Amino acid sequence: MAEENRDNYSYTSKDIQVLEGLEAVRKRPGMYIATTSSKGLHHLVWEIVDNAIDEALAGYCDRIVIKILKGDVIEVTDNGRGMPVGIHEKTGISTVETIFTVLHAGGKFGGGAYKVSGGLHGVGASVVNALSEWLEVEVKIGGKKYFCRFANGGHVEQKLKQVGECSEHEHGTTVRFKADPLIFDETTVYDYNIIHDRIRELAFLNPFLVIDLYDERGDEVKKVTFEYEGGISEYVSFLNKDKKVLFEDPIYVKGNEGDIVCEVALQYNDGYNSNVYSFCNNVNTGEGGTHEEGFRNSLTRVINNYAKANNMLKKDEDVLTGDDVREGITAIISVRHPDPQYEGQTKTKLGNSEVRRIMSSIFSEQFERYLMENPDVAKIIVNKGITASKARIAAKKARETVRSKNGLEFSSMPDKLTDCSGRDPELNEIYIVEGDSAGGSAKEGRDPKHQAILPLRGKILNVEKARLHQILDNNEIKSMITAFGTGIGENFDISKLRYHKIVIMTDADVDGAHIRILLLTFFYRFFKEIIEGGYVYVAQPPLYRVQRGNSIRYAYTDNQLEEIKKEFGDRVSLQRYKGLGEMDPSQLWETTMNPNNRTLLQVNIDSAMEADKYFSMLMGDEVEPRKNYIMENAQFVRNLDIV
Ligand code: TTJ
Repeated sequence: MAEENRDNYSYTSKDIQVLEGLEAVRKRPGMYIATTSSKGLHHLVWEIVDNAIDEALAGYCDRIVIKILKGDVIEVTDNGRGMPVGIHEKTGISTVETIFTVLHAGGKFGGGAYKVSGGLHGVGASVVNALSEWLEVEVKIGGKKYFCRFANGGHVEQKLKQVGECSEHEHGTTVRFKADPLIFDETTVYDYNIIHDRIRELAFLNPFLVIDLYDERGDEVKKVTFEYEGGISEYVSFLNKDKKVLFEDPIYVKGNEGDIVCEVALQYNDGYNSNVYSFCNNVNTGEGGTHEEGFRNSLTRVINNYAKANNMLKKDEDVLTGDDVREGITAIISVRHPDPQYEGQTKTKLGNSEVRRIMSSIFSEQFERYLMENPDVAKIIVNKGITASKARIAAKKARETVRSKNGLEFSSMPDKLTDCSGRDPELNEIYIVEGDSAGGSAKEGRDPKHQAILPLRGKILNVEKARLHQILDNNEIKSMITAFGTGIGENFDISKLRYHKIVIMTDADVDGAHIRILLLTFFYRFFKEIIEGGYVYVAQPPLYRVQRGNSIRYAYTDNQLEEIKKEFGDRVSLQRYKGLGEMDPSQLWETTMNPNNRTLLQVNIDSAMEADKYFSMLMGDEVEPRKNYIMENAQFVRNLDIV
């Protein structure tokens, strides 16, 4: 290292350069963490945790402790080698400080081959520092304890110094930080469930790791320890825990070609959906990619070959499609890659083309052997596929009937629909209303030119638990398909959508939440484009009516109620709405349907997808977990956009 790099003068100029880098992050945080919403806030946690996981992947750490402290401070500790405390050659300051103050310095210091970087995160510890009100680092290494602290977006407040001693055997890194509310102006409050679920996922994906999670913000400290020696097989069992599985132990496959490691675990349940989740270097590849393609292709090929060889597919032309062999499957795919390339709209699609071939050959070989060694399970899997193919053929027939009916009597709308008179779909709205009585009020209260009403009787069919031809036979569902006008499946045509606002209006109780979830499942599975296009909304009926004298106010949340009570004083008459049916038509119009007063929540694909992820649990055979979940998440639309 050149001598001048160590004198104070040149150090200061380096320091200024460094801060200019972090200043850029603060000026345009969106360039580094995409959003400063709650999602971006949680990215900070993932970034720091990923660094600890990298140390574990490198083989030097087997325990990580994550704490959400009072005041929404995050603390992450690992028992790795400890970040290097020596002076860094290029910057002339300690490596710890360098990692936290030089943009993109992080990658160069890590030892592991499979850095998480490249996808959504991996933006670097310096970005977290730049976006923090303050950040502290403690390192235990070589019998010594070191400490440094940054404040106000990454300025060094305390340079790295030794603060004590520890046993020679103790080693590791702790990072503690408070996100800057000036940057995260929406919220700096962490969502325990989001952190809990992601950390659990990381523990499943990294079976050699023990991860403790604490939430110390409330009066009662929450603590969980995640330790899954079974890895992704245990993950599959966990995902299937409320289902009837078709065989006991998940099938597990692992292999590598050089540095590229492929792992798959799978099991079938008696349901009709396919739940395949894939990861690369612990990053959820939600848009799939070459690892998923390799897996899917060889799953279909191996099952067909096995079925043919064992005379289970009789005629030559009988073939099981990919959808057939994935009916009821739950699978986790996990690959490690030293240089992953991510593509797609959200950069969550694995692009490396060699992975397709590697995954395919590893999976084919081991899965084929498994089927030969386990003929009972093989038979179950093939038969599941054959049943699915029969249902597929029946469904095609059913769909053709719906289609031809649609074609013949295109103008014949469902009996239960009270249509609007306006001719411009862009201005038209359809309210899907829970129950006939609320439907009646909505009909009388509506704007008849632009608002159509379709009441649904009771609970709609759970599309998660029914086959396609049953679904298409269901009256409520047929009414919706006909009213929307777009058709479904390969006939779907968004330009034929008859209403540009589809508004779900249900009671503000558990049943209402359940119906809303059922409807969103249906839309998600059959009308994804309608959700993606932003056409689906959730109405927000009030919870209370507060009256004092002639003044009437409506409260949509308990907080609002408290505020109104403060304003009105004690002598109020209070009505709690148990359902939409308790409102007369004019009240329903004023509070929930009048475009000038109402609040609509727009359903986005993220929330629909999140909902879909929970559907299996919600719609599973077990009633208790479902009830509990709905009770806890009765809102469940809390992340939707208010319009
Ligand atoms: C780098 O190579 C020499 C030995 O230490 C390697 C290293 O970087 N280890 C390391 C970093 N362990 N833990 C971290 C780390 C942990 C947390 C919680 C946060 C950050 C940014 C890094």
